[in-house]
Amino acid sequence: SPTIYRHDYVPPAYWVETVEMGFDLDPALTRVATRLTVRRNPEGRTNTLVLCGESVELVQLQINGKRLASGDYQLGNGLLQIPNMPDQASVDIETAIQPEQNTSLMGLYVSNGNFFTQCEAEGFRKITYFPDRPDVMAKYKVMLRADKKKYPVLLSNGNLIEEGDLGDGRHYALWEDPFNKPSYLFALVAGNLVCQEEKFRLEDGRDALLQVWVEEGNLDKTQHAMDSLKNSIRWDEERFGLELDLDRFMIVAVGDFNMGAMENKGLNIFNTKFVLANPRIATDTDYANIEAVVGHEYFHNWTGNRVTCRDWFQLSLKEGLTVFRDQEFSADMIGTASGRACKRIEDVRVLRQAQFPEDAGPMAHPVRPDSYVEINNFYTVTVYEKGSEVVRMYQTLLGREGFRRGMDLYFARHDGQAVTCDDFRAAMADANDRDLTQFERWYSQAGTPRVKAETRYDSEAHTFELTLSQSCPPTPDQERKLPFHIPVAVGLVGPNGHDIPLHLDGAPQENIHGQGTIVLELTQARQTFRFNRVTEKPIPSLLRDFSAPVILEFEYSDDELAFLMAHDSDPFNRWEAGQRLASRHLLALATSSQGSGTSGDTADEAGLGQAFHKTLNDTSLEPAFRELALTLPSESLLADQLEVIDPQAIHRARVSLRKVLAENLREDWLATYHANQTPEPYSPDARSAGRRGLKNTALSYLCELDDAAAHELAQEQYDNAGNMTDRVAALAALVNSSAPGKAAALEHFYTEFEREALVVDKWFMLQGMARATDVAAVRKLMRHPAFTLKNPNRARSLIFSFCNGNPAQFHAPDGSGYAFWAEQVIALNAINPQVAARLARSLERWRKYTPELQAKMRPALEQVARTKKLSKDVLEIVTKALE
Ligand code: HT7
Ligand code: ZN
Repeated sequence: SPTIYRHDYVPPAYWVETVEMGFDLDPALTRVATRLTVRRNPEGRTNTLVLCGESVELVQLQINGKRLASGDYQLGNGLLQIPNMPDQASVDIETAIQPEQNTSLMGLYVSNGNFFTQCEAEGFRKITYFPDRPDVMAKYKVMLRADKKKYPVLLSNGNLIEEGDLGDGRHYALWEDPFNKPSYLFALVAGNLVCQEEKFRLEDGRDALLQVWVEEGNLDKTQHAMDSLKNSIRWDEERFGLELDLDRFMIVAVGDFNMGAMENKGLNIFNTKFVLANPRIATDTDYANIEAVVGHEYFHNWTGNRVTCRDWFQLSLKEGLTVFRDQEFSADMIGTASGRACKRIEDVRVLRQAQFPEDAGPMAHPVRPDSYVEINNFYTVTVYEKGSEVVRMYQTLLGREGFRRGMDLYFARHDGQAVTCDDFRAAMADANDRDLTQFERWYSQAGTPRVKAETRYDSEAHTFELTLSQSCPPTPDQERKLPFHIPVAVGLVGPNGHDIPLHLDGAPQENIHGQGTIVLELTQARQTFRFNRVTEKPIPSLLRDFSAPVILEFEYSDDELAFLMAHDSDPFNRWEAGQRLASRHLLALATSSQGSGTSGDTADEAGLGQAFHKTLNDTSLEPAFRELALTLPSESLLADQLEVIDPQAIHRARVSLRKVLAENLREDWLATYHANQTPEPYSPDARSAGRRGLKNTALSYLCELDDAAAHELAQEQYDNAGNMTDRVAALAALVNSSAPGKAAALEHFYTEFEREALVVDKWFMLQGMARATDVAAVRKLMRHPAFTLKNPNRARSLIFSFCNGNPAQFHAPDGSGYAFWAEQVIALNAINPQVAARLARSLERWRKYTPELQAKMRPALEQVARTKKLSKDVLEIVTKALE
């Protein structure tokens, strides 16, 4: 498969001005008639019209009403090329497609008897021949025709112009989108669906019609998505002055979907997982995720749709920016400072757990990649989450108002255009009269920078010097890195636990942000900053609020960390100090000579125990924050900090420390458990969710004791739970213990919820991740009648949760996990290459593991690599892993 390079970008030879499409929808064979008006691009280099097509049959082709003979064009390698085109032309294309046969879930496909499309990134070419690239933007008019009984609802982008009967049991709907858009934002939905709808008054006084479409029987699960949509619209008006530009905005839920959701203009299509919720079936996390994803897709309407990407290398232009916007939205919805901090902590946890390893592995790529084989493989945590951190750094450097000025200029300059990450950076720089040239390296250099801090306190001169040095390890294709422009937010914590007023040598005092925090700009390989008038030796609080996506190295003592954990005014760094302390202890335990992980240095444990005890009982801290502070770093996060990964040793260390903390703090956990019950009726608000989170963390620690009292507590919670959060937490606690009632509880759960696909996913996931679940148990679960590889949610719920979320069992020393992995990647490859490629990534960092495990991983990777008919999606992953 060819590699596509960013530097090879050439503008299209022809623009498309209008697209008229007629669909005769039939699951077995759908006919699509497309009329394009095209106009020559004066900056184009040829007079050949290049159209892309994949898995489509070309039935007919006409230029200006004249049918072309097969000699008049070239068809092959996924392209239809028509040479000697006039400067302006009308192009008629008729194609035939088979939606029912389409298991890739890209293009037009059938899910539970209804039609859906997914066109990003290159799915439109599976519907018709088209210049399927994001810089070709056109106006669309779409006629849908289908059987009226089976498909009473016919939806597409924009406004409904006309609808009616066709006789012969069929009907039609005509849709027109008033905005220019790239083909990846095209969508249609046809089927037997129902909707919740509301009229919503926009800030400019217009009324918009909001709809959430679902299958019949799910109307009791749409309110939260609707509320989230209204909150998103309001938030974008208030924070960024961005209005909904359509009279009608639709969300449709579908059970078979490759990703989370899709921002098609005016017709967002969502994985059911990110729409459907009521207290019986959805957890607090589900509620929060729905709010975030509804926000994310809505915010794309401006950052992605109104201003889109010139080419797919610029993907982070819309994704990084939109993730940043959804993160800020969720934080603002919580409202409190502590709530904002919790959101920040959760986002950074994802970054560290998923993006840092990506940046250190064979798939490492810059936020704006330089090349790809399959673009679907580049919808990554680097493009999304690191991309969001890059956008956040603009705000940290320029301030909220400066960032807003940059956004305003970006829209003023580029509304209706397809642009690049450089255009965004230029808007930020120009609106603020700043030179952001060096900042470009965040887009072009892969790898996670290290920032090393050293300090020197002069008790006589009352100066405190902070020396920061930066480096970045080599990544594939990038041996040497140049210094980044890094905002480092710093505070100095005095012996009384309060921030010391900051007097940075040579800086005007107004540069000090908030109380006692300053944003230093590290631009060189090594820089020293001096603070004056520091009368007592402080402890530095560095990289506050995680001001840059870097790894900070500073030699804190255990006592200093405990002090920061108790006193830092920056809640992020309070949490961070506890995590550092716990990681230090856990890593020592995991690499200790016994490797048994059963007992560590008791002095360390005492220090950690004391710090945990303090946090657990500090009721001035919000429960949500305490929950985060009391959760030990995950096994994968710990793994990432080791030179050589031994998953079993890490698992033993973490479980052993959890048991020690459970034992030593038993009474406190119990008291916390009882003190954080939430009243009925259930409410998903952040405060209530925080209380449930802390209570269920207490329950899970107590269940580490694996005694009758803990089993009873979990069983009682399971039996009496009034919401899914408490029910599934109790079930997980039971399943990971030796409680006598665990099999019965698992069975009860399945029977109770077997008609709720999203809850059945939870049932599989919980077992996929359970400590006792080995490969044999997963294979047995795969034989369950409810299991299928064809539905991505179901495949992820069991296979992915086992391969990614159960490291101690997946990495069984006999290599059985790897053989299983290879089998599943190969099976999925034949059904859905995108999902298969995601699973393939579970083994990409195989070189980090012990030599014994590596010896078992390599043959599994090689087996996949030599599979016949391997998709380019999977091939790219395994080739890069083996290189
Ligand atoms: N922009 C959307 C990307 C997406 C996608 C990409 C490839 C294959 C299937 C897909 N479904 C959605 C999602 C988003 O970032 O909002
Ligand atoms: Zn997105």
